[in-house]
Amino acid sequence: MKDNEATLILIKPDGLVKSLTGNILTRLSETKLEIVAAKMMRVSQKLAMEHYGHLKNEPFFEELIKYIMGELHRRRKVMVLIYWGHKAIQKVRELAGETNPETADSTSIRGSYGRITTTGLYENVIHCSANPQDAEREIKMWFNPEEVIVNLYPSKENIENSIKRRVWA
Ligand code: IDP
Ligand code: MG
Repeated sequence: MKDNEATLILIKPDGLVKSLTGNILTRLSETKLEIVAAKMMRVSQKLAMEHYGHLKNEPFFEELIKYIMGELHRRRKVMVLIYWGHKAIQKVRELAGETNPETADSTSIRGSYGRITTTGLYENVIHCSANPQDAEREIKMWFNPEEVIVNLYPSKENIENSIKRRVWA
């Protein structure tokens, strides 16, 4: 369908620790968008710093990196998904609510389940892309083309002879 767009969603470590995966996915299903990629992932420091690169001068940056890597929750993983469909970015942002969980609409995902830590970090249970540029940048950072079941962006085949990769024994 024309006008379809993709958005990257992360269920952050606090969302996983609080057993909110089911609730969050149920809320997101209200959008009627399609899930076109999903996986569990351990977040490296490199990926964390790339994902939040635009915030590197903020006082909370260091803690934010620990947060997304799971170091604040003893749960070193996130769930990563791509939702796809008409106005996907806006629909998911609306359901997620404002960045600050205290000012987010109390019926939104962040308003329902988020909190501000004693050190002032916004623990807001999910990430979702803010605009099409961010969505493309983030999707290419978190997924390979083969992991996504629709062709979102141009890709190419690459023969990698000397790349070490784990395969099933
Ligand atoms: P977004 O997640 O709503 O797109 P961004 O400004 O991209 O908001 O910030 C990324 C993440 O950094 C937020 O989701 C939140 O966890 C954290 N954060 C953003 N602004 C603040 C702040 O002013 N204080 C504490 N944490 C913040
Ligand atoms: Mg953002």
